[in-house]
Amino acid sequence: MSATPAESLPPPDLMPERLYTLPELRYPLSLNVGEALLDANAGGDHATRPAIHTATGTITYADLARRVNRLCHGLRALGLDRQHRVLLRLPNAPDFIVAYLACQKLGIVTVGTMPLLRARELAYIANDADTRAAIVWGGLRDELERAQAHAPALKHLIVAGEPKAGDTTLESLVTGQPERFTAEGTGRDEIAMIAYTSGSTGVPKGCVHDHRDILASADSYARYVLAPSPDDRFGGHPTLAFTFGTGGLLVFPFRFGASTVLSGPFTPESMLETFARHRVTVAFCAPTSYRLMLRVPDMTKRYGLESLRLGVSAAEPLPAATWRDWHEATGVELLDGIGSTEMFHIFISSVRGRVRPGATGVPVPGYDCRVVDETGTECAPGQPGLIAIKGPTGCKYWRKPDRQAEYVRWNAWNVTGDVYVMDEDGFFTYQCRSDDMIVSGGYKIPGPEVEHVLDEHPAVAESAVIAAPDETRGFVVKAYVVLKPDRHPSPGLCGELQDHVKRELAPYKYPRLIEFVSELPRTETGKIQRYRLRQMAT
Ligand code: 3UK
Repeated sequence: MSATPAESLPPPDLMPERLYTLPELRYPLSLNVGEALLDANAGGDHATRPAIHTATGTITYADLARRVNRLCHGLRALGLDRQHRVLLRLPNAPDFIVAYLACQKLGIVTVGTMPLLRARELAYIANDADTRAAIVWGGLRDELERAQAHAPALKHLIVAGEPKAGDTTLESLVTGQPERFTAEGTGRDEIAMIAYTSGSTGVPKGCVHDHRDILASADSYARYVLAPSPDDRFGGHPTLAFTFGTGGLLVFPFRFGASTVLSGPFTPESMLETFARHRVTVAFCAPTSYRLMLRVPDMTKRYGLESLRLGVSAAEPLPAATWRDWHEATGVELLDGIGSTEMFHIFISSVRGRVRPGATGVPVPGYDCRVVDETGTECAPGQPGLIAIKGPTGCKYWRKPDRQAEYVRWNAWNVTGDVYVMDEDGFFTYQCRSDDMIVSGGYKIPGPEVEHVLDEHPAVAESAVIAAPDETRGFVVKAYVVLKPDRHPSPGLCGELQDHVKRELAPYKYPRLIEFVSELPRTETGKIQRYRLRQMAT
């Protein structure tokens, strides 16, 4: 794997035209996101201000900078260099942020992975991104070690937290290193990170973001919609590996000299406890999580939420009822926002003081959003169509030119696959997905990927997977399964199929509902009619 300069830029035909309409979005040619987020805060008076809060304490910008800089030296000593790809498999702990910022300062491309991913998914990513090293949390190593058997290029594991004898540890890379490190003079269009998203067909796609994209999202969405100040404390549950979390819990707070509150796996009580204890001011959660918190008895009596000034809601639509219930209980406005891994973060959002419950909102300053038909012609207000976006961030798939042409159409319009309606006042309201992607509790689950794994089970002849409506999660995964002639439906077999999916794929992808059927509805040409199954499920 060589780090040729050519490799650091996507081919010119894959670089969509971007809009840099706001003055804030004019960046110098040489730009390093690690330097912009860290070094900018770690000098002068600001250095002693908090950067990260966890259950065990607070880390100042000065402390953070020292650890990041030491790790820069340690990673370089290992031979890792500009444009090499490094996989991150870490929970929402300070070492995720340390690893991310150290890589960015070195010009190394970070490939964040969700902690719930299984060996099969990790091996695909490691091979596709050609990652030569991984920084992994001790407690998350097993699936990655299983993945290594199928990902020969992934040779080096750097273990953070709970190491075993013989490991190369993050601690050993940091120890004894100098506490200063000058960031590489990366180009603003040089690749900074690759974020993987499960495509609707089940083949994960790497979304490239350069140093400029990441800052542009902070300088458009975060600056205008959240209006952050250094006193803000950002908290929430999305993993830092998901760009919703990378933005909300790392890039946005650090861009504005504020702090981030990191917490463990989501439960409604633990999230509320974190909000109260750390006096979180801006929350980042999925609608399902706000609903689960609202169900905690005496929520506002038990947990002091007075510090909260805003709640961002994304990853799935926010129903008007959830908005009203939260507002009534806390007095705090939830700001719905639609974003995607391809766009890095949110491009249509509600606006403080002007929320229309049930609508996503209006285009974020810097973005142009339109509702169009299949030919790219704009639809009249009130008519549903595909949402198409142009802005300072955009889709650049890693080595997938065919998929690129599906997402970026008609001269640089990004098409997410969501159906929207725009009304006369310019408010955008989400309708549905236009493909086989299932959105459940904010998780994206490609129906075909689950079908593929179900079909591998010896009892299964064929299967079709759809989204079935659900009060808590919006939708849940439902599988219609045709068994092999000698196999018979039973609750035991249902559990066995569910366990099989949980073993092979991230557990949230398993079908919560399974219905055994004798055949699947098909068109005359033999295609499964998923819409008929969807009708059956409602
Ligand atoms: C759906 C929404 C309705 C929509 C994301 C904020 O979700 C994020 O990224 P993903 O790549 O999925 C993208 C798809 O998710 N979606 C997201 N938000 C909303 N649908 N209302 C919403 N508010 O189908 C979209 O195409 O997982 C969200 C920031 C960063 C992100 N990566």
